[in-house]
Amino acid sequence: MNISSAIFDRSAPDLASCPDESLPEFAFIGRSNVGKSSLLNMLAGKGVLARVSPRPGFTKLINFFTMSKTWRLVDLPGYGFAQGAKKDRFRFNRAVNDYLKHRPNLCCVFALLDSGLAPQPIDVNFVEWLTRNSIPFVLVFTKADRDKPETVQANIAAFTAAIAGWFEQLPEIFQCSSTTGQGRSELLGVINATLAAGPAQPESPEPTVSRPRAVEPPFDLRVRAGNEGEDDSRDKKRLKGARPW
Ligand SMILES: Nc1nc2c(ncn2[C@@H]2O[C@H](COP(=O)(O)OP(=O)(O)OP(=O)(O)O)[C@@H](O)[C@H]2O)c(=O)[nH]1
Ligand SMILES: [Mg+2]
Repeated sequence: MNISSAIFDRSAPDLASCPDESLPEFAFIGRSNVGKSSLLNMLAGKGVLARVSPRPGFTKLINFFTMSKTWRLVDLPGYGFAQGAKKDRFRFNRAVNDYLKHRPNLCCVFALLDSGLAPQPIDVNFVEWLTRNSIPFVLVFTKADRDKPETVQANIAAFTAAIAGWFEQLPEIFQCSSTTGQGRSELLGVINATLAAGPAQPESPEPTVSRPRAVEPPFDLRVRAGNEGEDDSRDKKRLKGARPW
């Protein structure tokens, strides 16, 4: 997949400040410091677009980048950084909560996990939240250059085992390194396939993006207090299969 141009659009502090919904979007989310901004830069392949830092909690706004004038990459602030935050509870601000739940042109979330770590409860809980909210996602294990391949494989297997019971069909899993470029073609392949499939039709029972299929009925996920992102009493249903782009 060729990316002819990559242009920073804007940083949005809330959903209302996001750009119009005309272009399909692919967003990066994960724990602070997991490598979201680095992966965005690696995928775009146009030098430093999103700013990277060894300091966790660096990205604080929703950052939009327009690729080839036709689709967007979206760099989201991470979770798990707020001072005093409980170790196993993810919490992100209202803007991220609103974006993930209510952005109709959000096609797929890249949920990033550190390939050097055994499954972290905070990440398992976040993936549970994504699943419960029917947000389409793939799992991306980052920094695969840093540890031995056996360690990376063992961590991926352990994470998969931790979530396997929730799904009839597991989410797609990728490993990547922003340092070596590993995983770039595979992730661009996900984007390409999604764009090629075009907008989902409202009458279509299947979403455009291969959505991890949760176990039914009912989807037996335990609701853990404090793991709801920003509390959203206005919770609305996502537009399923009716994306306007
Ligand atoms: N070895 C290695 N280091 C990486 C990789 N990706 C990111 N890093 C490093 O990890 C640190 C955090 O990277 P960022 O891309 O800023 O992480 P982030 O998830 O955007 O962080 P926040 O914006 O703070 O949430 C930086 O020091 C990067 O250089 C990778 O693939 N391999
Ligand atoms: Mg960042």
